[in-house]
Amino acid sequence: MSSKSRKKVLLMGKSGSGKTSMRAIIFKSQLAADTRRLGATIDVESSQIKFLGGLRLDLWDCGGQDSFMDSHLTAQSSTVFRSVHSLIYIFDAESPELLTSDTVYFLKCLRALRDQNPSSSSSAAPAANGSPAPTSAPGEDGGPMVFVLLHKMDLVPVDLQASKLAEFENEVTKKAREGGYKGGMQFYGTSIWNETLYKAWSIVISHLMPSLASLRTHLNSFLSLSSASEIVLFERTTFLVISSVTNEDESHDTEWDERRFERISTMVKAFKLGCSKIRSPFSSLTVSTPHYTAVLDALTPETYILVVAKGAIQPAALELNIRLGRPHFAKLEAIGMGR
Ligand SMILES: Nc1nc2c(ncn2[C@@H]2O[C@H](COP(=O)(O)OP(=O)(O)OP(=O)(O)O)[C@@H](O)[C@H]2O)c(=O)[nH]1
Ligand SMILES: [Mg+2]
Repeated sequence: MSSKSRKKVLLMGKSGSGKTSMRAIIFKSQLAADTRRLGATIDVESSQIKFLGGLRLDLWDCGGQDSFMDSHLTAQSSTVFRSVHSLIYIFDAESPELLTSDTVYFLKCLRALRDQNPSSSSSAAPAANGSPAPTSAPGEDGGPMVFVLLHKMDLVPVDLQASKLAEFENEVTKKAREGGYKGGMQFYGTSIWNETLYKAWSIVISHLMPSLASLRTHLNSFLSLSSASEIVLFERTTFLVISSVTNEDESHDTEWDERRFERISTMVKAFKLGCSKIRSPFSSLTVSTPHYTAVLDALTPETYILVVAKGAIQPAALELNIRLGRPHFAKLEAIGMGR
């Protein structure tokens, strides 16, 4: 398998920040409530996840207790940090050491990333005048992408969440720049108790996918051929959103919930779990109202498609379109989603 289709992703952060919980919910379809029973991760737990288009994710869940962190950063540094595609660093939003020792560990990880992947521009020195260097998008410079998740946001009062995230982002970015890290970072607030987890992970996964632009072109053709209002593509096991297209005329419709995709991911995953508990495997879902019709169905061996059309359209018409589109998308998937 080529290194292009195999991507190593590190999941790091201090003990109890919620790394294994995220992994269990997204990749093992566990319920959020069941994560309370998880024990601390010993050393590193790595898992291989097969994604569409032949993409293989090597996910390294690195135990966050101080002794393990110290070992990841010293004796095991080259094993852990070499050839990393993305680092997902989890901070516990309610940790009293958020901007002290938690951030210090994060900065050490950035340094280890730089040392073990010296070709990336993250190795560049800080700006000569001491001011923070400009941010580039993660991975744009060819270096590893860094995603920073301020997690357990459900524990922060709702009216303080946005300001807490903004303040945290400013402070951590400033410290990273002062430490000489020039690569990009993306910050998200997340919680296992709502759809923010799916939002952040969908973005992470879309960065790992080889050619989303080309896939969107195909989805756009499908959208106009089927006269739909919106089409969303989900990865089959995780139900993360891979791509979506919306009819230009309706894309500014303010009635549409901005977080609808992640909400669908969360709901369908819970519904699928419910189905499997009564041994009735989930296959497809149709919602028909006077205002819209929506059909969610398998598209290829590794994806589900959601087609939404305005008005009371016969679901059979949408189902037929999906059936007709299947061979084309199956071919695309076989050759790597239009890479
Ligand atoms: N309130 C809240 N609790 C969470 C959230 N995510 C995880 N937890 C809880 O945090 C606890 C620790 O989670 P883990 O996933 O085991 O933490 P970890 O980062 O893997 O810890 P180590 O393996 O020791 O590095 C569990 O009891 C989870 O239920 C969240 O978004 N909100
Ligand atoms: Mg763990």
